[in-house]
Amino acid sequence: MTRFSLTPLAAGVWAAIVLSPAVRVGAAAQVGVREPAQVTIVGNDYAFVAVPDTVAAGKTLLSFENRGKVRHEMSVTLFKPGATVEQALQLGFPAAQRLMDRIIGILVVKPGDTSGGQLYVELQPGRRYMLVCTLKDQPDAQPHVQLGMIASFVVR
Ligand SMILES: [Cu+2]
Repeated sequence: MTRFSLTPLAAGVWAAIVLSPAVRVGAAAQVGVREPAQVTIVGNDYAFVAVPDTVAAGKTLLSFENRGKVRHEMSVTLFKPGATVEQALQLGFPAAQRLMDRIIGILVVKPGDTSGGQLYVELQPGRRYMLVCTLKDQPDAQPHVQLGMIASFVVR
């Protein structure tokens, strides 16, 4: 026996390792698993631009592209039913948090770059999601949301 030969048990383990990806692919195809949709939101100084009015429901990966000259964030939250951007602006931040059902996550992107990661969310039909940037260029400056960096979309 050389030191490289496999025992029957080790050979069985190798067979399982080699076979398991194919088995998983077959199972996924049978139940109709699909890739998440990809949605990229673009921001500049100081707005989210060309945000779609509606986005399809379901598993989605959100990215954020910063075309501005300063650092921006895209904070994504699920509004409570009926809540709007106008109401959030009237309340101001952080008081507007009372309008939020759930925080989805946040992407922070340096100028001229696209987020290195994505937010995974299962978008719920009939619900509205808010996008906001609360960063400031200086400690005593207005937060970007006050300069117009807030938007929302509805899921259909
Ligand atoms: Cu910003």
